[in-house]
Amino acid sequence: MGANRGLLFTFLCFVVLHGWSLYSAEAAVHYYDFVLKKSNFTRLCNTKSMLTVNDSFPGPVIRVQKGDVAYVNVHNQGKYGVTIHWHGVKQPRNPWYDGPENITQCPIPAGTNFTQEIIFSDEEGTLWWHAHSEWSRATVHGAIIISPTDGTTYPFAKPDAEEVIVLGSWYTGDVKAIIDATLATGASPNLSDAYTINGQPGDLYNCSKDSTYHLLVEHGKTYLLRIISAVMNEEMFFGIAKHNITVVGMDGAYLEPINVQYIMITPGQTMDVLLTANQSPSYYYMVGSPYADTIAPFDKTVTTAIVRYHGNYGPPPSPASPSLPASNDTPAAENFMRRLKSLVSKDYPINVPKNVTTSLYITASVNLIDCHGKCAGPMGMRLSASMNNISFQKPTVDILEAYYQYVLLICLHFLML
Ligand SMILES: [Cu+2]
Repeated sequence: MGANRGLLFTFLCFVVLHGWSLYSAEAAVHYYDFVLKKSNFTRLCNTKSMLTVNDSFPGPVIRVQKGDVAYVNVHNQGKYGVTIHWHGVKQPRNPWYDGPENITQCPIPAGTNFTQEIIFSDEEGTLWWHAHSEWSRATVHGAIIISPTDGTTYPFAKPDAEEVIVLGSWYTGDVKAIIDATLATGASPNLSDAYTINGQPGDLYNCSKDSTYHLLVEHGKTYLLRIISAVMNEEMFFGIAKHNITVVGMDGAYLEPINVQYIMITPGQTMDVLLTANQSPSYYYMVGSPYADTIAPFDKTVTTAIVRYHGNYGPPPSPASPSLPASNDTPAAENFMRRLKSLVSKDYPINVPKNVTTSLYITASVNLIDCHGKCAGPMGMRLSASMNNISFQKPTVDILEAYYQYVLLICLHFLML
């Protein structure tokens, strides 16, 4: 009896400690190498050295099919420890590689490499990955594309082609220096100097016209745009001149399709939209402009890219612009958000728990800590984010590992019985 019980607990401990492989035998396995290092980029007439993956901004795309597994070997050739987060990947029973620094894992130390295991389950559509240490995500991010498995397809007509559109924030200064100064003084961080579409600020900024991103389209074809907001702080309106778009997915899941003139996308969100090239061949602006329902300062600039039709025609003197809502147009933002609904069908069931047993009340806010006039935030105080009025002090070990050690102790305790 005792021996059997010991064996059972050994087995249970193995399951608890090592996780249980949920993925099926058919899941394909993908391998990526991410080399994290500083290299030079020039925007807005200025060159700076910044941290990226594989020298690209935005970074490389991870492509999988639903239910696959990816191994990403991160080689940290930077100066500081960094974690990478797989935003929106549920990773069932595999929380050890989720990324938030000192919460699910320790940062990958500078000069070392570490292989992260990413287990995909029911996600389908677009997600993204980004660094999760202070503000490193500003320059260290990229798309995750999750295609339908073999033998299945999209819940809409197969698009003729697809393109990733990453919205980002550009700081002329070094982002680490900006957040370090913020943490040291308690002031609000510097605003970004530009927004970007696929790494480029676009025609409306200094020294940017020659590098504006162009999306080439053919008349009559439909394109799946996988839009990701890697913007640091502001919510964004986004639209394309003279073209409605159809939103079909969000955050790695499908939606009831909605046809809109603009979307409103928040930092961290992804949206899959269909664009049909049905206008006369020309150049059309796609535009990202901020939406802010706050009195706090925000970057009020506007980023552009160009939807350019194939064909023989003279480019217009200036591409047509979409009329996006004003930056304080909260009804416009709400009108869009209210229309977002999950696609619920036999093939795409949504299992929302209907029996709610516990209600939690959570307040997320940015508070002011009194430091007797010595800080550089509003009224000489320090800005500090909180949940339910409790701020977070970074621990020396990661919280999940601490939890893990506790589980280990319980297991050893059982084995000794
Ligand atoms: Cu994230």
